[in-house]
Amino acid sequence: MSRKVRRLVVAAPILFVVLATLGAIASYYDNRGGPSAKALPSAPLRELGKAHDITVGTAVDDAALRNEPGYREDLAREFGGLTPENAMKWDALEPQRGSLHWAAADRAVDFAGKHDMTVRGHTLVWHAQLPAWIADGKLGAADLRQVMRDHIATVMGRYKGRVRTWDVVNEVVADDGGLRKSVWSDTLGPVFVAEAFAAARRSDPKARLAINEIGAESLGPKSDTLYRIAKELKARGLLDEVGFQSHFTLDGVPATMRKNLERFAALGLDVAITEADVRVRDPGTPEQLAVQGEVYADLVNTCRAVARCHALTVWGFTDRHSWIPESSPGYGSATLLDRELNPKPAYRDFAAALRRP
Ligand code: 9MR
Repeated sequence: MSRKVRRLVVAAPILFVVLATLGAIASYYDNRGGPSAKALPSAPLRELGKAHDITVGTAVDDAALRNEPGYREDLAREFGGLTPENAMKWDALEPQRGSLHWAAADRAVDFAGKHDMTVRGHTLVWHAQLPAWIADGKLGAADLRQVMRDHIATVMGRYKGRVRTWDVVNEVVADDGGLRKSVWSDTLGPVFVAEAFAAARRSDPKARLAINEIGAESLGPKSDTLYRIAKELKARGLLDEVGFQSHFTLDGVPATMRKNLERFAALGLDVAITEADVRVRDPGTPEQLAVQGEVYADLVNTCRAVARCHALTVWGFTDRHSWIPESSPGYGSATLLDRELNPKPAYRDFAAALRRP
């Protein structure tokens, strides 16, 4: 044996041990994030929804998607659709004018592609989560209009064919039924809404275009205004769907929600539940969690009762990742699974409502 070969024979096992150790460390770090997925007591929600032509979706948290294998597993198994919770918002995509950050949004869209899920793009034009260079209101009307059009074209262009439905504008109606004050309405006037939709239609003619609203689930001045806007956009061929966010409490699904959804559907529009959650005052008692389950079931039943309701998205599926504790101090437990990814009564009731013949 030459000296070279002998050295190799001695070095090979050492190299093997070193590589195996490195591999084990890497795999430990890859899998350390979060609890593991549990066997859930039901057929996956996405399969149960399919039977009624309802895509059951969820908002997706990018950090969890990156770091928590159990989260990824439940996400892929249970949901047929996803909405990036924050990754496609303007402040995330373009914090400084002209510098674009696609990684998180790409991650969500790629995950959906791999797991046969549809994507809801959220959201192109909104008053919140805007980068400072837009929010500070210093752009003039012509500049702001061009910035809006370019943004829509760039973002929709990147995900052409991969995002099924876009929330083109979000939360443009104020609670009193007026148009919400924002940098958009202040600088461009009410016409910015139709202009955004026209730009969206041009940017991806095959994508479905939605207007998404918060707190417009019941009949009343807010949903009346939304209805007028939707009717006009539909007449111009610019709108396909109306999204009702459905951030609820234990007070339940508003009594007039079904009637409200039906009037939009009667315009020839699809309706969707886009951000459902049901917050509970901490710490949630078993009685409260039981009522929460009933609210989720009612929501499923409401969507099932409206022929044009084909999508039901929850705003996060585990209490590990939910916007509620941050935004409503003293509240939490708003989702279907607990912090350890165990099913809550809400999960079982949601599934049961989908199973009901
Ligand atoms: O869930 C989102 C949370 O992580 C953000 O901090 C928050 C900032 O406004 O936005 C939350 O998502 C909102 C959604 O984009 C639009 N409808 C209301 C949702 C809850 O605020």
